[in-house]
Amino acid sequence: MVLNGPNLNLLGTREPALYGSATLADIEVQVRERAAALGASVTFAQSNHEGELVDLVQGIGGNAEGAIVNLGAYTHTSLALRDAFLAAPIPFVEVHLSNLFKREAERHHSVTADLAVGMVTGFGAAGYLLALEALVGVLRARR
Ligand code: CA2
Repeated sequence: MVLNGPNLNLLGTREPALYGSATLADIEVQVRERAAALGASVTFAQSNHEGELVDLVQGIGGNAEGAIVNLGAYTHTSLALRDAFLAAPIPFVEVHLSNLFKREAERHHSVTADLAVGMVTGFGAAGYLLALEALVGVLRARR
């Protein structure tokens, strides 16, 4: 599952210098193509609502073997989402389009990064493809 949080539905509409010009739909097409090439299948979800994201994470184990996650600004603030991932039974890779460590100090901390297999930050939309490659590798190594 590829899970995106608040405001990521606006990708491609403004702030291209920071987040690139690809829309979330463009990213979905690219990830689906790469997943097919890797013999994997993906589902996508995006929500602007913290509780809805918590619900999605609570249900993730029944719907996916692994996840690629960009929680947007909730990355830096949401203990509710951290708690949901603590209970989630699947590995996930955290993705950020921008390099968090080149940005304001408030964005340097992620409440979920230590729970993730790893993090990809600063490679724009390509980060989702890098995360997919990594996640498929991790899942196959566990089989
Ligand atoms: O770099 C990332 O992927 C972020 O998760 C993006 C979040 C930001 O709050 C995080 O600190 C880092 C913001 C997503 C907002 O995306 C927009 C895209 C276009 C226009 C407006 C917002």
